[in-house]
Parts: sequence; structure tokens; C-alpha cells
Amino acid sequence: MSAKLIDGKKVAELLRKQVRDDVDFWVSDGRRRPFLQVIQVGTDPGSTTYIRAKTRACEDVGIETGTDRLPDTISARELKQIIRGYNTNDKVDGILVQLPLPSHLSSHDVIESIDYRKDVDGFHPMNVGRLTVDQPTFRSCTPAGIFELFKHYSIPVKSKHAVVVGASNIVGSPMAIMLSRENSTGKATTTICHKFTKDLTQHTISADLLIVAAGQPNLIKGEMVREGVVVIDVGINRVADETSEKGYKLVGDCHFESVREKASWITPVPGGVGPMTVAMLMKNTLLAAKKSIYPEES
Ligand code: L34
Repeated sequence: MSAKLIDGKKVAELLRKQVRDDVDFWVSDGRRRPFLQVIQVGTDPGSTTYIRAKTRACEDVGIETGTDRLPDTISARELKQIIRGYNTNDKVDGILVQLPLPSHLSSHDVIESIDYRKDVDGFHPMNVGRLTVDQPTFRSCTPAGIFELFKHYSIPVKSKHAVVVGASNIVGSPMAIMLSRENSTGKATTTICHKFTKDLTQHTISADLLIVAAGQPNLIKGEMVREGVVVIDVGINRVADETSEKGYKLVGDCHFESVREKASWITPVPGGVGPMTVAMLMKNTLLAAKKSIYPEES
């Protein structure tokens, strides 16, 4: 078998088109456009690329956006003061602090200072907590995007064995929660593997759905998966490549060729999960503007 490719770029375009139509409808009777405030601390090249993709997507769907580029020497106090300014600014619907942060800043502390009603990343403990108890919430963009891919390709999730490799707060952990719980699409038997897992293959080999978000090139090889598995490769690693103009190429966490041989579906890197993350951010920002998840008290 050679797996069919899951085209995240295409599905992301379809989603953005939907959001664009919704935004047009939202502003058609005189409401202001949704506004996303992005905050970058430092100059991590990956962050710069991803933020560019996000602001371009905003332009594409008609969401207004501003980006703060702050020095990596900024103190926690100063950063949180800036965030508080956006929390109380009625014109700002969504606030996104791009991760990772420089090591002197606590991402927990910074994320918790964001008003959870503007937390379009779905990283605030309020939103993560609501996710775990199946209440409406901002769902983190990457896992939510993966569920959109399952939906688009009619890949069944319910009662399957889903194995998540990696337990980060950004992807692995919320993904596992959504897989195991989420009302409409989850209900999978879910295994979470992480760096303390003893025999990774023992788990991956029994996966119907394998979601890999470990940040380690070639972690998953063909011999570690069973025939017909659906593989979602969230990894986005830069590896040196003299033949490319940039001097590097992007690879996922799977050894693509050997895993593709066995899988029924697989996401490519790039062009798989990455564009879905960006598209779901557009969706969440519109939800924030509409106050769909946290309606204002009347
Ligand atoms: N706060 N920090 C916050 N929110 C997030 O949702 C993220 N993430 C992750 C890193 N830090 C974050 C992203 O935005 C990863 N991530 C992200 C976003 C977009 C892309 C990849 C990761 C993306 O567009 N990937 C393209 C290729 C981009 C390239 O050329 O480097 C792709 O096709 O996969």
C-alpha cells in the first residue's frame, strides 16, 4: 500500500474561504472587523515564518491584525502589562503570544495573563479545563485543524485506537483530550506516549490513528506502524540541506517513505497540518469577535 496524501493546504484554503464568507456576513450590517493582536518576543526564525503565515491569512479572510515585535530582553512584568492593555481594549478580539518564549519568561505565567475570552490559541487553563469537561471553548488550533482533516476525508475516529506521540501543551495533550472526549468527533480509545514511554513501538504498532508531535525527525519508521494506519505528522523540523536555496528543508517526525508504504493516509510536511493551524486561528478569532463561546452577560 502507498498512503494517499492528506492535503492540508487545500483543506485550509476551503476553511479560509468559509471564514471569509462568515466575516463578510458579520461586517455586512455595520459591525467592525474582527481584530487579532499577535505578539512575538525575540527573533526565532520559525516564529517569524509562522506569524507571517498568520497575518497573511488574516488579510486573506478580512480579519484585521497587528503584530508587536518585542525584544527578547523584555521582562515578564513589561510583557504582561502590554497583554493587559489588549485585555481591556474592546477593539482587540483575539490575543496570541507566539511560542516558544525566551527561557527567562514563563509561558504559563504569560498565557494566564491573557483574558481567556480572547485566548484564540486555546492555551489558557480556563479553555483547557473547559475542553477536558466537554464544554464549549477555544480549541487549540493544531488539534482542531487535525479534526477538520478527519472530517474532510471522512476518516473515522470513534472507537478507533488513537495513539498520540508527544504530550506538549500546544499539540499532544489537547489532541489526546479531544480524541478521547470531544462530543461530536472524538470517542477514540486514546494512548499518550511521551519521552518516558518505555517501548514506543509496542504502542505505535497498534494504532489505527497515529498523531506524531514530538519534534524529532525520523522518530517513527515504517516498521513501527501497522498496515492501513492513518498518520498525522505534526512535526516541523528544519534539517540542513545544501541543495535548497534556504540551506534547510522541512521534515516531519516520520520517516516519510517507509511510513507511507504502510499507511492508508498520511499528511505531508510541509503542506499538511501547518496550514490547518493557521486556518483554525482565523476561525477562533471570528468566534472571539462574535463572542460565541463566552457570550456577554446581559
Ligand atoms: N502561541 N505558538 C502559539 N500558537 C501556535 O499555534 C503556535 N504554533 C506552533 C509554534 N508556536 C505557536 C504554530 O503556529 C507551530 N505553529 C505553526 C504554524 C504554521 C505552520 C507551522 C507551524 C506552517 O504554516 N507551516 C507550513 C510551512 C511553513 C514553513 O515554510 O516553515 C507547512 O506547510 O507546514
